[in-house]
Amino acid sequence: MELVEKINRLRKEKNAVILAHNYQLPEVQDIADYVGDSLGLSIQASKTTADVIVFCGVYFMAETAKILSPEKIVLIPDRKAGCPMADMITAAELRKLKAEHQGAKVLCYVNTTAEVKAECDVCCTSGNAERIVREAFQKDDKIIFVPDQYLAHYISTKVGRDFIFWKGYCPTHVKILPEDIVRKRELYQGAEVIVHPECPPSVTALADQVLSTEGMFNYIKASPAGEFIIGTETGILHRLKKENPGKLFHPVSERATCPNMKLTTLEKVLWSLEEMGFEVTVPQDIMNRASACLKRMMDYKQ
Ligand code: CIZ
Ligand code: SF4
Repeated sequence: MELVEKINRLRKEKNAVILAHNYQLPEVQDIADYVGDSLGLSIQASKTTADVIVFCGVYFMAETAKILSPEKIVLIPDRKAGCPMADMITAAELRKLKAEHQGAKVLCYVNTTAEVKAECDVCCTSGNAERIVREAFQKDDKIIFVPDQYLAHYISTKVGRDFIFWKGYCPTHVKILPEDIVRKRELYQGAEVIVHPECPPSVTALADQVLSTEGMFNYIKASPAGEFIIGTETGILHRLKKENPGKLFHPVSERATCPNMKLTTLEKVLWSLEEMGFEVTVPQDIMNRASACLKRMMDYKQ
């Protein structure tokens, strides 16, 4: 029997929902029930009546799904699919930073482990970070923002306030260089350049728009422009092309692929459903505190 047929049969039998992040391989996106960003997917999953969530993404995303749906079984097809940026700060390192800045409030990017979220006041995504900073804090609050120094820098310029930041970064987005934008603009004259806020300031400064992945979908759908140069993980081009058949898309850099996002294959999705592995669990105490951090963010999400 074909791989996809087997996946479909098991998905039904086990009452499972398959989620795929915007950066997943095209064939994985194509069999998913939902494709989107990490938070959007976790919210979708919490609203379904499925018993099992197969999260095709990286570990912190599956953990987020588990925290928002503790009663469901959450599986990740490859346990080693981690996020190097999320792993750049540990809970112990964050506790030390907090001790050095007594009284500071802590904001974390969703790209953090559950253990780190458990240490934070409020979470944010690249799509809602600006709004969270404006609404969740007082004017004179000192804010620690972890772990992405470039997202922190970008939001700092938007809101006009400084953060105590951590020097984390995404190894995939730093592969996107300013000279790539210059070259692609020459090649595709008139195309709009849209990049992700995980890119360094030298890159965001050259873009027409700086948007999260879901922000890119919304913007492009509404835009009258017909050609776009996209500065984020290249997996996003699949869904962009599929949902915008009349428009043209080019990556700023073909080198911006995340090896961890590409660890999930159809074979591993099938195996995951067959063996019910690997199950993602979060210890109860961490779960309670990380859940409070995520829910505080969601109070601001309309
Ligand atoms: O939260 C996500 O899914 C990530 C990592 C990026 C984005 O902009 O959607
Ligand atoms: Fe982490 Fe970057 Fe890969 Fe996203 S693209 S999972 S931030 S390493």
